[in-house]
Amino acid sequence: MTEQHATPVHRHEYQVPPYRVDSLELEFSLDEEETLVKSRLHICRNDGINPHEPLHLFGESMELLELSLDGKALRLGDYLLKSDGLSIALVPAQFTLEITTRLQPQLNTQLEGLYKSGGMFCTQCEAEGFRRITYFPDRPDVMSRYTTTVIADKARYPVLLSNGNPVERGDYDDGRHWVRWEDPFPKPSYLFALVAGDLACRRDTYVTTSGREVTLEIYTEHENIDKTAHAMASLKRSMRWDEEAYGLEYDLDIYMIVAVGDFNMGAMENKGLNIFNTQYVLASPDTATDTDFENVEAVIGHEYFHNWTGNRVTCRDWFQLSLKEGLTVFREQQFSAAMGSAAVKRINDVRILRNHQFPEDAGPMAHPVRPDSYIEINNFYTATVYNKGAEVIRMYHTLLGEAGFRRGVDLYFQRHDGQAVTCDDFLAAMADANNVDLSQFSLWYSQAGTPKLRVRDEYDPATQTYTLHVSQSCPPTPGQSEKKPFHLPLTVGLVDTDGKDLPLQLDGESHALDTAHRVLEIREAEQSFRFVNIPKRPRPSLLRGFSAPVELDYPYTAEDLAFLFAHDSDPFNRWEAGQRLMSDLLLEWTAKGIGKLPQPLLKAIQETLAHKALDAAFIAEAITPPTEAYLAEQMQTIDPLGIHASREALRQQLAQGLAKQWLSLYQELASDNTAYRPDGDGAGKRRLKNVALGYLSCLHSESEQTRCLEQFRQATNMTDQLAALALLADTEGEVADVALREFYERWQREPLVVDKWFRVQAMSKRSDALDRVVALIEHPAFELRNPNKVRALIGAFCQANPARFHAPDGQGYRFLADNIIALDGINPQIAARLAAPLSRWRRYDSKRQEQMKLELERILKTQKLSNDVHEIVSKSLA
Ligand code: 0A1
Ligand code: ZN
Repeated sequence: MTEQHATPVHRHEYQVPPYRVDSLELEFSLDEEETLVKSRLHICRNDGINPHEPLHLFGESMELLELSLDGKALRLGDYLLKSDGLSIALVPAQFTLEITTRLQPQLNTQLEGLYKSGGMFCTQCEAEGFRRITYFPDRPDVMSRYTTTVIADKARYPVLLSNGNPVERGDYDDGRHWVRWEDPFPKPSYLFALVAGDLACRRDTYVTTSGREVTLEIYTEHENIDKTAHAMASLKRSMRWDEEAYGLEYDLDIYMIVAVGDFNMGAMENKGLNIFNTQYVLASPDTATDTDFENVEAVIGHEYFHNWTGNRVTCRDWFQLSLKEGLTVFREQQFSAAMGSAAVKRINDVRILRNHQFPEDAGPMAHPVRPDSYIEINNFYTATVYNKGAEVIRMYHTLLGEAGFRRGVDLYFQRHDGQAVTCDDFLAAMADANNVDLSQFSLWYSQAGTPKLRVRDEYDPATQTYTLHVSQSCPPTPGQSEKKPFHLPLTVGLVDTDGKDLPLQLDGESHALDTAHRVLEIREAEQSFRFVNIPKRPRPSLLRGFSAPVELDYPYTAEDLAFLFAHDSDPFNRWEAGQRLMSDLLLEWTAKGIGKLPQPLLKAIQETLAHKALDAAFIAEAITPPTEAYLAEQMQTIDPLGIHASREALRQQLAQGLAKQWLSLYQELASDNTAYRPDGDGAGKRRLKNVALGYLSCLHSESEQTRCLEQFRQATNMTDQLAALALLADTEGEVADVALREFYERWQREPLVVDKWFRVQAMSKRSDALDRVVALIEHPAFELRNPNKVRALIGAFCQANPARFHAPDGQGYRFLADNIIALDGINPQIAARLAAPLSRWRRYDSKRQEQMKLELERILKTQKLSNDVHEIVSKSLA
């Protein structure tokens, strides 16, 4: 007998909510054994709704103790109780409903709704967690004013927090105390939050441009409070930036952040009370890497920017998720670019897009930025909604320009502040503010798949004209076999033989524009652009800054690429040229066998290393070969071991060919004794130093291993220590174990550092990596209940160690399936996320396909499989 699984929800079935909740009072009596939640909802029927329309309140995984309407107790029969909530057939036009529910947060391992993390109570309500706290019309277009009273034992839970401002507090005789919070801004239930615990607080203030003083508070467990200075500084920078870039100020008197160790995602933008994964708050030089510092700043920014893009203007329904996420990711990208190296930020963002979103868009879970249906909304917090969504926002910015984009955003807030709206509303604001027609642009929201942009060119010396022929197509995706042409910005420059950008004048224009590049608007399946007054055949620098989320096909020769790698004035395309140069070679080696490193490539890397005008962080990116994930995407049938071998061979040959340069670079950078600062300059130099150390260790000599071990032991910061540890963990001998043991002994009391220790072993190139990972599952520090641990060990092995995960014996697949099944009973949301690598089975050879399919089928046969995992696995097999 097959089990019953939830049915899909469709975007087109949207209906306005029949009832609204103008305000509500919540009272939580928190307790170790059972928590009681009393809610009083002030409900009104919306205009135009039939008086016979029943009231439906969602509710799951809790016990209903009492229900009364306008003071009169209701009994079963007066209402209908189902597994997904309760309905009352007949209600007045306006009434008060009182509900008491009982919860057991200590048993909540899904980490949705109210749960315990360490010694504290906390909540996670996005997307549908509030319905695990009380019965409610838990949908984002129902916005209400919340008053929340939190009651708990004063000794164990001295800190009691919720959204908004604290308005009253008091003590009971029995050792309990209470605090009442009022949030003046109407909000959807997914932004509700509550925290109770014995927490330390870092406090600061921020004065907005208009002169309002805001109290800033960061809460953590006592032992971690000294690691919150960077988060606080990042928060202030975010607040300043949003005022300067968008004219947006914070709107409450207090902004709180709480760090919790058990969290399904990165962080959550609850109104006035953000809850963060500790990973994105805590940072000190000895326990956090430069990348951690950058991530803290980015995530603090992201959640802060949500206050306007997400909270003040929210989503009408969950199909519109990218309305807030795409826009907020884009705003964070702008912020981070302004705080550090814009070029390196863009490179990293595009790398994330290509390594995660492109494969998703080419697989069985491909969906538009605004999906048309879902079974479990938690499965749609994807790279497509977030990162491709951000690229869509970036394209408005590129097409309309900085000022035009700002006009659109201003109009969006003017029209929709305080509302729950759609992606169409955002597009309409952009179009109306700029008086342009963006109807074709809307296809970016509805069509899935990564478009291919084919560019060919011709030069006519007689007329001195140069023509670009551009054609676009988009591969079929599930449910969408035919695609219409997209409207997209193609930013181009034409580079002359000296490496300079040519003035760009299109046929029919009176003069050349005084800019290095220009934005060509692509709308048709095929279009041509003829440039005039071009004295010699130029080299095209196409899709500068990665102006659209497409795959570009242009027949660059190795000479073209080496030239652009040395000269392109657009830093992204300069990096891109080097990546293409290396990836062309690596794909050839993978297909035809490893050969000898071509001299021009060696020379290009050598010149980049010696380039004085380039900053260290950029050089580090430019001399690192493309990732195995990126290379895999370029292959029809992925050969994970072949890719790995080719990439290692390239690294080895670069190591040997430039051995002297690596050594002197390393020595020069390692002799820098300035104190650690996690700023862009210092981080860039450490990055470059550690890339050099990586090449040196490819020489596989004993002295290089000693060099690594020395850096590992003498490092004064986590960046240098971890970089050396990772290199040592790749080596086959015993030194790897010595270093790993020392590291664990030193850091075993720091959970976030222990995560790094797991991750380094999960990503090890050693041939026995899987055996070690399997053994580590039994390690006392590993917990299947903690998402960070799962991601560090299982996630990293299966997603970031393709050569070992795809071992020919299929043991990697079996390991993953075993763990998905084990985790599904604990935390289905995390279990479902783990399944992504198996879902891509069609991209591999027939033997691997069989092995992966077998594991997917085994998962599907599991009793009581969650909807989360069921949706991913069944769609993968369909
Ligand atoms: N809105 C958050 C992401 C988030 C989504 C779901 C969560 O739990 C199921 C938690 C956080 C953000 O974009 O930061
Ligand atoms: Zn977000």
